[in-house]
Amino acid sequence: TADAIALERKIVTAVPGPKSQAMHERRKAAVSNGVGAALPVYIAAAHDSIVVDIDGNQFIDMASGIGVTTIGHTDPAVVSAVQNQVASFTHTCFTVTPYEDYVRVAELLAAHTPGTHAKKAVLVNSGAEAVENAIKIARKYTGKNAVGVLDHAYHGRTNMTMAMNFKNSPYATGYGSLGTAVFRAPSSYPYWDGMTGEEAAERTIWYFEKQVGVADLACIFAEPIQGEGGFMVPADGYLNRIQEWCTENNVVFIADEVQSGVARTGAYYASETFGLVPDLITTAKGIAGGMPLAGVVGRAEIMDASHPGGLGGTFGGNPVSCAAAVAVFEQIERENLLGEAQRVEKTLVGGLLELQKKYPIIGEVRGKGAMIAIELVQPGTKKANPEAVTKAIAYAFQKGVLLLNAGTNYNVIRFLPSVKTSDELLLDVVSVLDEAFAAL
Ligand code: PLZ
Repeated sequence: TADAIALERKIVTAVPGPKSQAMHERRKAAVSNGVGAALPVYIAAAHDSIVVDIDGNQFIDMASGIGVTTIGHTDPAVVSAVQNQVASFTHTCFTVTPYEDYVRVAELLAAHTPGTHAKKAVLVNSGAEAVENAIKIARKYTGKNAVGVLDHAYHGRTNMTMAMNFKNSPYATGYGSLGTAVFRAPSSYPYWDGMTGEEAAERTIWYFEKQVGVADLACIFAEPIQGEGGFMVPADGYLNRIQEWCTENNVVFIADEVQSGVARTGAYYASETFGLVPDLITTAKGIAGGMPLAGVVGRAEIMDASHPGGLGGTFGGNPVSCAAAVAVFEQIERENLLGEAQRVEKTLVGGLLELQKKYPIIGEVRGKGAMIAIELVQPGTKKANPEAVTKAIAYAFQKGVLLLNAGTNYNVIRFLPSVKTSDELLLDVVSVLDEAFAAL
């Protein structure tokens, strides 16, 4: 079984190996080209922070399926919760005949998101679907239409969220006209703009006031730490000022915590680390240990503005996913996983700052908890160096480390390990990057 996997990287064939190469040929004949393939090794099993491919190669997983297996692959408590639920019932549709675990997940979300006010939740299937629902909820509550988003944002691949991404190219290229009433403003990117939080917030607010005006603005979406955009940690006070302005103007402040939520940054939700109390939070990815589940949670009066039947869907809050989510929240408490995320930050950032001393190609090391990134530049400048990212990731892949890129300029390497990844494995990853940069 998966828990017998030795927690180490091990490369025994070419990467991708012969079995993965053959599988990839089958895939190319059957799966749409529109679906990307970052690292085409086909996975047979995974445990903790190690994934094993069908050729027997073992990789240290710094991707976690884009930040999903936050408490580790095949966590025993999640596995048994899923097994038990599958054997009881797999589906009834919560809006037809409900069940306890959906309610339990809503209670857990209310308990673990910032603020002591009354909160309610709705559960759906994906991060993008959570964002879509948050828009509906904010529009219904405010009676307003426009949606505010920030530079470098990523919110999904559905028809409305496509319009909210900073990068129309590639996410929306050729997919027709975009959802309307989306307005974008500059964000806070201290490494690039050198602005204080207050200055950056005034600029953001100016854009929304001049482009839209508060009479039409229903909501603003902000990722507390931007994900696909490159893990930018905004300057102190930036998000707080925007939240305050939203409150003054009947604009719903929505934290998109799809990537930063559920113990990822050393708090249940990253908003907490900035002292934010968002009106609504969107959550997905790490919430159910790899089972598909997402939700919107927030102020009861905003959530209840929607009429019965306005929210929902066939699979939303699937019982197996909900059972897994309950187990994830229990494990976070039982195994002090917020503390573990803080340990990951200490070890990884420590190692990466050492590398930065050796390699001026590393412009900045940033992030919180197990959401850490390095921005690669042309030494002595802040000019993007995406070629170095591509080469370093390809090198690491050959040595048994799975890494992802990020960044509007594709010049960021991001680390999204399980919070349980041992210091030994984290330092092993740093040593592989050391070799990769030496080889550049
Ligand atoms: N909001 C902040 O990070 C998903 C997907 C990247 P879904 N990001 C990773 C890719 O190439 O597909 C994401 C996110 C934030 C929303 C989403 C969308 O979540 O579960 O992928 O729909």
